[in-house]
Amino acid sequence: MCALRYLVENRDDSPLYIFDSSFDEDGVGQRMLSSFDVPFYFRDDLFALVGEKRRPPYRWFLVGPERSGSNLHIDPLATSAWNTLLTGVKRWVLFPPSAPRKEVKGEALRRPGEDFEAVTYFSRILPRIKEDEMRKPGGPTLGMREVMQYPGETIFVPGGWWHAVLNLEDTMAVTQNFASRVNFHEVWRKTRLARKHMARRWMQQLDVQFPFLGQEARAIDRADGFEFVFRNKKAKRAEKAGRTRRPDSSSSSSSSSSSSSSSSESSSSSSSSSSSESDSDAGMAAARKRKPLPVAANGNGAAHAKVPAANGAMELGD
Ligand SMILES: O=C(O)CCC(=O)C(=O)O
Ligand SMILES: [Fe+2]
Repeated sequence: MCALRYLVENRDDSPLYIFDSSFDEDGVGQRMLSSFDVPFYFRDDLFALVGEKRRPPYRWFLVGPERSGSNLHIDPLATSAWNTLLTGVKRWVLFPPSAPRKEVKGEALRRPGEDFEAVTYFSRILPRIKEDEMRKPGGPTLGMREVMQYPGETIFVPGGWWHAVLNLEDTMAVTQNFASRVNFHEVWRKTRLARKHMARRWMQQLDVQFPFLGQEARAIDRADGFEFVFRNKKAKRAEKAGRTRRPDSSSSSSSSSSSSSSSSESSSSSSSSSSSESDSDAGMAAARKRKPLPVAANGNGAAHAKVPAANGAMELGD
């Protein structure tokens, strides 16, 4: 496997990190899959209801050379995750959902020329965040958790939590994201916006298999004043044309300068306060949707299959 050769032979400052979501597609992957069970606590998997083809990518085999890592992010669609380390050592930092984005990203603490690699976050930014925490008059406020993970250990990342990882040695790990009865509310709110068609199908399946969850989804929608709006292609085109035209423009130029945020999924109305995805969340979600894997890139994330671009707000939609 060339990924493993790269793991051993590379000398890069910030090595490629491989997130393989299609590892189950060949015989070796199938054997790997059958060699482990999903840990007992994480067996709820409500996205399974929409079927293997429709659901977003959800499990990865990770090959992380020493010094590679995952930048600080929140996992997509408010899903939770488990991550089991097979070999090597991983250093984690986590912050609860209440921690302000700017502070945990250390935006004000970056110095000119500093890159957005995970290794830079851990070696330069994080120590400054800690110093700031220690200087706060009432004590630390960010709720930071630091964890070292060793082979055989599984870490649970609750939905909505910020987390970053640095591989201190060459590592191999398996990770899986999931929606459960516990995180259902938040996952539903994200999914109905970001994956509208999938959400509708999901609700249909919930109604059959977990009717109380189907009803809960409707109750959440009612409380938020949310309604699904599905437009046909013609209506979408008309809407897009309307949006591109300048309000006072009498010239009927048809060349669209841009309709920056038009997404085939963006037509829902909602008053939900939790409806907007953070950049990183959206970035991760979109990145994870991308097929096929394995894809690898360095930690600044531009082409990384699972790590968000530094500020990468990316469009979602199914
Ligand atoms: O690099 C890691 O092990 C963490 C991966 C991660 O956070 C993710 O897959 O969302
Ligand atoms: Fe993650």
